[in-house]
Amino acid sequence: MSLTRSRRIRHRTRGAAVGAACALLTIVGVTSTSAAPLSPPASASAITVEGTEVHIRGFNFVPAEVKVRAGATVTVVNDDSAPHTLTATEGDAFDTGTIEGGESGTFTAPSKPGSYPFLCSLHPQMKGTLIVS
Ligand SMILES: [Cu+2]
Repeated sequence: MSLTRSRRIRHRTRGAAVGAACALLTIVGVTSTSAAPLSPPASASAITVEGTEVHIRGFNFVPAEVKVRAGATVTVVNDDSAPHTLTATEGDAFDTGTIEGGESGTFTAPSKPGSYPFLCSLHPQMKGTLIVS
């Protein structure tokens, strides 16, 4: 067996595809149940979920990274049987308060764009990030 065999030059096509993916990522669509001033684009990229709904499932925030518009109302659905919260890690930027198992709560995203880490105040190992644009 020769080790050099797998090191042959491979034909790669990159660059164009990467550029297109980056362009898609700059489009932020927020699907809101309340009044939306602009109609969001139908297509969305997969890396970060855009929307105004977060689930709590198996002691995890799903998705753990949530992208929203400033001031958006975000619904948090607790799919577990245990109570949870979604609470800003620093300060009092947002907090759902305790959401009982099987129920849902809401909070209002900060009006200032930025990245806001959050956790469950009952289970601090549960973490996520709210990205406000
Ligand atoms: Cu919890």
